[in-house]
Amino acid sequence: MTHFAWLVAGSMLVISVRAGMAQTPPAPAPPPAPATSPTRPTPTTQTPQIDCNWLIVDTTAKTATLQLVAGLTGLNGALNFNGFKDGGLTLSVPLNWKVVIAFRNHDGVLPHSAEIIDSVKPMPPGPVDPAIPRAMTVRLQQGLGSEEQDTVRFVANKAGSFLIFCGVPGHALAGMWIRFKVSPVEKRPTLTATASAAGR
Ligand SMILES: [Cu+2]
Repeated sequence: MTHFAWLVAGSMLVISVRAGMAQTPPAPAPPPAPATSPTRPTPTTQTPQIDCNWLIVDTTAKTATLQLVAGLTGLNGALNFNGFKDGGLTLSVPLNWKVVIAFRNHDGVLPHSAEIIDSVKPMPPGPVDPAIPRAMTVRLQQGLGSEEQDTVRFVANKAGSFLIFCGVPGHALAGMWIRFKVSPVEKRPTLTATASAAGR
């Protein structure tokens, strides 16, 4: 066979393979268009994902450690904790466990803080006394700047439903709060997505 014949045979093989592919059943529908698609704006109601590394549980020391990141995503103009707002994320810990909140502000623009407060209505416009002693970052009102960190340690010595709230004035009113529960019956800390309650 000449070199030319090999080329022709090779081309036919490619053609036949392609024809075979074309006869296979259609591929599944492609995933939704990326957020950058000009015709499909990013849905703001999309449920954020929980990262299993956010909560570290030490059952021996009875300590729950939460990585709490202010402005993790652009959701709500970055007025969110770990990408959740308006109570959409709940940290639950057993009564009398130790809690460590490793707070970091990932927002490149605005300062943020965090404290545990009672679940009150209406939402306070700025800092209030923490519901549990020492359950607050430094500079509640002023907030911590971009990539600043603070580690909060306290004992969850009061059962009930609380909020994790940004104390910078106006932020919690705009949705920058999630939930914190201290349970007398649960045996293990959990971090779960919960019903969002915008304008509760
Ligand atoms: Cu804030």
